[in-house]
Amino acid sequence: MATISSVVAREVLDSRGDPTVEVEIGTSDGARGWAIVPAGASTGRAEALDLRDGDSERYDGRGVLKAVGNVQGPLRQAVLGMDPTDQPAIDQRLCEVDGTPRKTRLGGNAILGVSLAAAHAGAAVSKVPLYRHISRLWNAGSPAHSPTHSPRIPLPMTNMISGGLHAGGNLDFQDFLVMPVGAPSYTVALEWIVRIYRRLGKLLIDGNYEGRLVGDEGGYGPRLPGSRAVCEFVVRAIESAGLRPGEDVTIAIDVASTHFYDGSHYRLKEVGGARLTSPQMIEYLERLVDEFPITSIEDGLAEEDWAGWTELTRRLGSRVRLVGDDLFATHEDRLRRGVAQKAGNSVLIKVNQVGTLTETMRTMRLAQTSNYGRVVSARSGETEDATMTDLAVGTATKLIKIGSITRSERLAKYNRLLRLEAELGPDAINW
Ligand code: 2PG
Ligand code: MG
Repeated sequence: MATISSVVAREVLDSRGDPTVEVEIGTSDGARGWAIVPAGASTGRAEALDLRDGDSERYDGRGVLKAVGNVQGPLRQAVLGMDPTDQPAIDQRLCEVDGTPRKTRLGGNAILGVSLAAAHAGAAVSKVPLYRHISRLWNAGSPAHSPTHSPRIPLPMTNMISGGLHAGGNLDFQDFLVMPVGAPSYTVALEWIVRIYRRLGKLLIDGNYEGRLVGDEGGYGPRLPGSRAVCEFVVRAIESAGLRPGEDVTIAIDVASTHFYDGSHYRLKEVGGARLTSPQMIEYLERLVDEFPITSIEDGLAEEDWAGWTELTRRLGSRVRLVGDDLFATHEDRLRRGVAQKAGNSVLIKVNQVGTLTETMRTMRLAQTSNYGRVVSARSGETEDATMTDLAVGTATKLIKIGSITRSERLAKYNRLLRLEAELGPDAINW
């Protein structure tokens, strides 16, 4: 059996020029695994700690040398000699060494770097692509008698217009995305997405909006008056691409509402700074859904507005995918509470919200057995690391959210999906 023989970490930069953790793991038989940790801007309170150095000079305190030190010290010691293919045992050991619920002692970013690099090393030792290794882990963790899942290609939901914390607060809502639900293949879906993006850019320029300025994920960041105007532009872009809104392509929104919730009300600049109660916010979203071909709403309500979420789900859950991002923070216990309270019907999956691959897959498993949808998601701070693509494919997840299509940290994932579709064949699409 090959064992983990080396663990090396370093500080590298992400797509915002912020430091992040890279980890490389070597094994006794000469195999290697390598991963870089992503980072969010609109983070939920329940997320694992993204450990930063905090001194003011170096990278304005955003350095990750403490996290790197934790990898090279206690975390390295913990996993040396372990079997790189035994991901559950590795992740359990990592959690034990930290010993805190939110990974505040050693840092979620330090722990995740080791967890993901170990997964890559496990795949290399087994001489299979990462998605196959993850697929084995996924099927090995299935409840008895449940059917095994083959790797599948997810449908991308792609950012067209950015707002909120990703684009300097130009709009209240954070992401306006398209879902090419009628595309016959991923390759065609990607071409549709690019076509819509280009048409949208032209429409924005023609309307004297800033069609060349983009937010953190490469979506346009125009100063439009509000979500209704954005949806109108997106519908027009779909049409001018020769596609049918609602049939070929639908709209998804990430409201990211935690960031304009003040503990009791939702403050919306687009309605003159009005403070909406939770029922009023639900009505506001319902009207948007009535008017536009919106099929998915993420974080329509804030992370602690559990009662509101139950009501939102009662009102809209049969018509729209209601995705919990900040609400669940990829934590199994928070999703369990959501299932019990009928809050939402889908969960966003971000590995760094919880901090290990095994815990991520446990949350995905709970979603599967509770009939909740799953969306594997990138963060707004990303890198050339494309591990999330293999996670989505290996667990046969139907949806993937990567950001827009003009920046290389996103294209590392979009392009990997092109290669995986070629490898898995046309029947592998999962929509
Ligand atoms: C989100 C993500 C990605 P961030 O809110 O879903 O769009 O943003 O990584 O900043 O949390
Ligand atoms: Mg979100």
